[in-house]
Amino acid sequence: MNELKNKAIEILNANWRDGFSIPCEKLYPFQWNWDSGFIAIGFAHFDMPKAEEEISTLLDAQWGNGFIPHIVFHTETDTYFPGPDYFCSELHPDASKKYKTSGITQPPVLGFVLAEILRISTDKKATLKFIEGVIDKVYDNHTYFYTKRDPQNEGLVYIYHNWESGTDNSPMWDDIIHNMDSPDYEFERRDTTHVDASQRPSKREYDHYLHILEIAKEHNYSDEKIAELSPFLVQDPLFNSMLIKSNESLIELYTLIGGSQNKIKQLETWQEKAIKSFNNKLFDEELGAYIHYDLRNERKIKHISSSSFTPLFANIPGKERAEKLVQTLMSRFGNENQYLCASFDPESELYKPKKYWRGPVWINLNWILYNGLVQYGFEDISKRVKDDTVELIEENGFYEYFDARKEVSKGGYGGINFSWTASLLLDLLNKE
Ligand code: 2M8
Repeated sequence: MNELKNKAIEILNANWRDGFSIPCEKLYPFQWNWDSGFIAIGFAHFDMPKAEEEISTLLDAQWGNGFIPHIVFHTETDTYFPGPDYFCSELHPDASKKYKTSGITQPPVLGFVLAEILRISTDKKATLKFIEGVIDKVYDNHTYFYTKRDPQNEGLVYIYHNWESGTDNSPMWDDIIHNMDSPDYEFERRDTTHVDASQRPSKREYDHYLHILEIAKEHNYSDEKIAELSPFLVQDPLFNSMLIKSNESLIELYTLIGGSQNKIKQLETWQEKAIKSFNNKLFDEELGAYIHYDLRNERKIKHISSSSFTPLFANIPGKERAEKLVQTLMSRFGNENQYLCASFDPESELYKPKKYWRGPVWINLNWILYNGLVQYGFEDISKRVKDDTVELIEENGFYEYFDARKEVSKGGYGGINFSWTASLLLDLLNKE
């Protein structure tokens, strides 16, 4: 185990740049939002200053309206598409003046990341001091979500791009995307020069991804216009679970720091409403799982993915519903020939075991699932998630994603020496 831990530390140090980390060499040369959060958890175990700097740098790129972009373009490299010249974040009046960024966001993990680094810290006083200095920025980000991304005032926020979900080309988006009449754009992709094209989204899928961005850019990334016009408007259980978990952590942290009564009250109000709506709207009895909701077309998206189980992490289901959810997990994803947890329902005809977010195991989702299962007392299954995670990395290396089928001899794909794989493995190994 020590060898594995040392390798993880080596990877994190190698992917560290000046004040932030890249997800991995070549494929992802900038700072990504939720990657940074997960990476900070790993650094907290052996280098707290880097953990803190990772978070501070991301927050330094926050927009004036509280929005935190999904990519901060710290360098000029043109080895990634779409880059800063495509996104043109400066179209939005509140965009960062200091950094070029994207104009979309990612799952809001920072609230619970702050709580995690405090849990790991061996100098709680110093870490709490750091948290005190940045917590209001995370609160402002939550204010942005609840005031700008919840047009029907439900306590559930929408994402307007599949890249905002973090689960980029999940079959979840197929119907929405394939019903879009996107132009056939001319552009030069870079990802497929680094990784086998058969594992990445297709050219046509990229046309659709760009089409959604074109509409947003045409309206200078106005939230109101996006809510009115974007063909992609989805309430995602993963995204909302991250926000709800982060609300919970912000309440805990503000309480520890003292003061900020109004903020605590506001967070509690959001939290209560969010959990209620989440359970009423996003649970599908027939599937026995949480689902995504297509807000643009007002319909449920009836598929199960690893995102369907993330509400456990945010303490959203009651005990009985949690039992049902875990039954669904084990009956569809937990077959003994499969590692937990495939990113998409292995029983679906849309399942693709080697293709990016259409089936492979992702370590950040496993970490979320593991912690959720522990919280609800599912000891054996959480242990299996942890053991499967360690085995996948031990057998294959620190890849970006892994084939869930046990009979496959080489199962690691995408970027190698991947930061959140290293970081979250380190955290899992250091947990009881
Ligand atoms: C992947 O997404 C980027 C776009 O944001 C891409 O495919 O180019 C996703 O796995 C996303 O969740 C992740 O944050 C990012 C960097 O690791 O890569």
